[in-house]
Amino acid sequence: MRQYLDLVTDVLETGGHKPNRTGVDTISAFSRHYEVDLSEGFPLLTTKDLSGGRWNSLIHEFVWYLSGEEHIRNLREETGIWDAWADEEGHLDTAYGRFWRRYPVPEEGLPGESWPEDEHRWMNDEGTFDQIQYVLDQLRENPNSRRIVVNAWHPANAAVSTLPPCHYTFVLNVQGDELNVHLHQRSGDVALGIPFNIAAYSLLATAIAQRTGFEPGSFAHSVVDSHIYCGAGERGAWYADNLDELQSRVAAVEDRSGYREVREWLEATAPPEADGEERYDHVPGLLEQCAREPRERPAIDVADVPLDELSFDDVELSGYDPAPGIRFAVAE
Ligand code: U5P
Repeated sequence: MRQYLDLVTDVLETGGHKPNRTGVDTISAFSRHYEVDLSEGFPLLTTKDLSGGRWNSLIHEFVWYLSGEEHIRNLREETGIWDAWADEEGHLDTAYGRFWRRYPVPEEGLPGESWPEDEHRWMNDEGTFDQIQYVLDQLRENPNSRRIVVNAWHPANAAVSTLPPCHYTFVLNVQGDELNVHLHQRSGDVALGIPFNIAAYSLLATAIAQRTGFEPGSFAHSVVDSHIYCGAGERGAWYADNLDELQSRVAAVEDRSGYREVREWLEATAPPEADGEERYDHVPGLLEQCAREPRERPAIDVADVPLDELSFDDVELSGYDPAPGIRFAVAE
């Protein structure tokens, strides 16, 4: 997908060196935005292989978000991606699905107390608010609304959470017969996180469009801190002093194969990554990826069942023919 490769080269060319809480430095850029037309196929990247275990994890995570479960006791049977953030009982303080389906409402009540009786249909028995049911109903009954927002950010939760939501708000917007999704993300790991964030919300757009009688339109993505991890210790620090040189080399690339030449220069010039810290530097892998031509997009098929009943087997990817995988290590 061209937009993704443009994001990679944009952050490489214009970002600044930025240390952060992980100890693995980044090249970081402020406020990036792009849009992807979903009618051109499902935007799972083809410049590296994302199928297999990681794709399966994405579907399990997606189904778990929609379930609204505040624990991972079922999810962890299928994937370990959230294990590090949960306690032994499976509780975690990161609250995507929980807030999607059960956003806390203070006991003293909100202005919603004065809603007409039939609008209490979005309140769960426990006194929380089901944002997903609300947007489904709005899209069916009031599709021109500009207020169809789902918010996973709760300030009091975010202040203490071990991992406050990265993708924290999305807005659904109807134009003609198309349903568009706009995602706000506060922090995006360009190599590892963003490809899956694009896929997950494009899947969400597809599933919601199908349930509400629209065609999937565009996925739009605004990322506040878009960053490329560039290594720990000496390797990460090297970028602070050599970013100008890297950036002029990336900017001077004329055709895709030129990115491989930048990679060769980088590997010959930068200090090697320390033992045990290999592949925390994502720059070489991303330069390799930029050297690859995007292929035709795959297709996605989602069973037409209520979103809370969706299961792993209801999502089917077809026609996916990616280039080989590229390994990146996760900075935690
Ligand atoms: N991250 C993503 N997408 C996600 C979840 C996490 O890219 O869906 C990345 C963030 O970009 C960041 C890290 O690199 O995980 C979370 O760290 P922080 O932004 O909370 O410090």
